[in-house]
Amino acid sequence: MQSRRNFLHWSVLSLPFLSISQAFAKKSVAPQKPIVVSTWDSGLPVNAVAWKILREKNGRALDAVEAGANSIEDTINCCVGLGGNPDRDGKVTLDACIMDEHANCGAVAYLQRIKHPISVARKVMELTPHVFLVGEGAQQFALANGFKLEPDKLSADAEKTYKEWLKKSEYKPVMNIEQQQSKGQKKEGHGPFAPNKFEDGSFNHDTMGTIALDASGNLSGACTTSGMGFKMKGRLGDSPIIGAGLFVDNEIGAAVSSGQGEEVIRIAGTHLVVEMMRMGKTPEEACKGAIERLVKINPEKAKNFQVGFIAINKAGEYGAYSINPGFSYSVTASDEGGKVFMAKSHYK
Ligand code: SD4
Repeated sequence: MQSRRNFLHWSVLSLPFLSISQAFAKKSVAPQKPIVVSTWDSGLPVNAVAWKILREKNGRALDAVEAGANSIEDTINCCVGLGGNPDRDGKVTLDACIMDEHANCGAVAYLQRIKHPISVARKVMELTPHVFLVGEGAQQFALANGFKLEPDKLSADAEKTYKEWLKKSEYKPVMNIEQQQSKGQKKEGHGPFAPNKFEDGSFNHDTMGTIALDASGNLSGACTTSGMGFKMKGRLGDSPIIGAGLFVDNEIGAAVSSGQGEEVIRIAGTHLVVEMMRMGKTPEEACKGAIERLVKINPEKAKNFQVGFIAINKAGEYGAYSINPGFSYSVTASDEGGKVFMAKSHYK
């Protein structure tokens, strides 16, 4: 299990010592294999876990993305795993999905008290004739397959934030949670929805999407989240929905999203990105195409929410695009470690 300290070591501790322009690397899209790409700068330690499997073990992309997702599900943070923010009723409900090179896919949603939703999603994919299990049924399935029922308890951080939230009980998603934190340690960055920093000084982060191409040329992806903080009971976002939060087509490429899930669902976002790559666009052009489709629906509204897509194609080229500035992503394609890039955005 990865400790919070290690996690930080890989992610944002180094950022305060760099200027913003130094902190975000210059992008090269030359094809690389294996390669793993994750949402946000908090994807860097996730990629490092995935890289061990891709490179050192010459492993399968599916195993790599699952292990990466597990590593972040083990940490305490606002937006992934059992330490995440609860819904309005104070319950943490987890959403996740996974997809492999054979178009096999599995998903869970509204899953409570189970530590590794991504692994339950994989078991749904591998052991059942179904794709999606939700709520109590997903929990029962997890327990029947050896997952442990964890205590019905918020993490100390989530409890504090929830109490704070209850004072106003306002639901207003915050744009670019992740980037506001890493950018500059601005105390106000997280608004009322989650602490910017934890008591030990570490930073919070966001939904984790990871896509990988392994040495054999196969693609897989995973997406795991506790969803929007203080959501309505029963609300699902895009993250567990195949074709919205995640899509993989082993002939073409893979894409994953982060941000306001309702908006991504509206355009079947990651499916659209992959289809645009099929039509010949590069990963960045495809992400841009999907973002433009979203903006076109209501350009004024789009100024006030964030959606970011990341994509890789079969050749190992990668790219990203977001609606508003501030969406970062992490790319690892060598033993020297990963790099964090800032996605181009529709609005500047
Ligand atoms: C959701 N897409 O539940 C998720 C939230 C997210 O960065 O990605 N936040 O809508």
